[in-house]
Amino acid sequence: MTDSSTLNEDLLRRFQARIDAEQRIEPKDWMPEAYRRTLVRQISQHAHSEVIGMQPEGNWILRAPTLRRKAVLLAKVQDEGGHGLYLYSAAETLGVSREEMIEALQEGKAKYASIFNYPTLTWADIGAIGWLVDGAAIVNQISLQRTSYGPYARGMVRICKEESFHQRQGYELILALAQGSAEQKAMAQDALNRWWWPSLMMFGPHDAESAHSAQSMTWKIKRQSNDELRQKFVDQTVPQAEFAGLAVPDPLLRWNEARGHYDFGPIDWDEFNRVVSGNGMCNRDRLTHHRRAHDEGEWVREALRVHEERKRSRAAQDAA
Ligand code: BYC
Repeated sequence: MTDSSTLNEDLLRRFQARIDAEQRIEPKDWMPEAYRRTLVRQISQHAHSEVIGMQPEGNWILRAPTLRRKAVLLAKVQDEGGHGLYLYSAAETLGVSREEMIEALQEGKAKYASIFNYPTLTWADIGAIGWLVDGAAIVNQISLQRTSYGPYARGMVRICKEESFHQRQGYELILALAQGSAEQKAMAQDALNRWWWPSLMMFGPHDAESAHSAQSMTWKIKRQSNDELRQKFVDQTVPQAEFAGLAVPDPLLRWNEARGHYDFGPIDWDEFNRVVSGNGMCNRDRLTHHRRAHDEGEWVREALRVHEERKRSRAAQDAA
């Protein structure tokens, strides 16, 4: 065995021992290249999801029915943009630049959550996104507060606080519709029908099919598996649907006393794969809109660059 492979094994052993001892890994620490790449993949995809996720809801800001609803929705969509920024910053600590991440998204090399490729057809969809999509996101993100990489874990703490407000505003909106006129209740039910299954897909493939899970669990990047988190979401959301008087669109859904969990029907993985591979209802629109918004923002990035250069040259002059 060569000296360098002994050294590498030693570094790997110490790295895993720190993780096993629940110590956080920080940007300055040694880490295996595959751990770094996995984090860049997951954190950047998470960031892209937050930013692309602004589009379906942004579509309704001008059509919100009251000033209060509009103010709440505006604040929520701005929060999502902020979440994207925390996450891009966390990924940057791993040595990848913002430009590289944006390029990967726009070229279709980096994914974002499949759910944002579905259209928001009615006002009730805004309630369903808050209730179900943010509800699913928060189940996943609470678990990620204990992820092994320090900057990601700390970002999650802040994001979870905001996400819980998002979930509550969505559920409150759905409740108001469900308790409203027959037409409003039907709108809420239709939104639940369309968003339920895509929300379950947010947790990713079943554990046995999940390419990255085993390694990510060993590194404690993921603390709970895709299926465990999905089950948690179903268990907490079904009673909320019942309370609202809405029916979850799954004929196989029933409480399993022996397991202490709800059983639910099979997920349509063909649909998931179609959407993830770029052929969902809105994939093209989402990326076209992103490219346009990014191009229109070029003058802001240019102004920031010039400002930074001026600051640097002034500092250099002062130091001379
Ligand atoms: N959509 O081996 P797996 C929000 C991909 S947004 C698309 O299980 P992993 C909000 C996966 O990337 C919150 N792709 O992967 C914003 C992988 O492909 P690659 C978003 C998916 O990483 C605005 C392949 O399938 N939250 O809150 O171990 C408004 C195999 O999967 C999906 C996050 O991003 C999917 N649903 O586990 C409202 C959470 N699922 O990369 C709300 C952070 C799987 O090999 N991410 N894929 O090409 C995670 O926790 C994990 O990355 C996942 C997947 C659980 C999503």
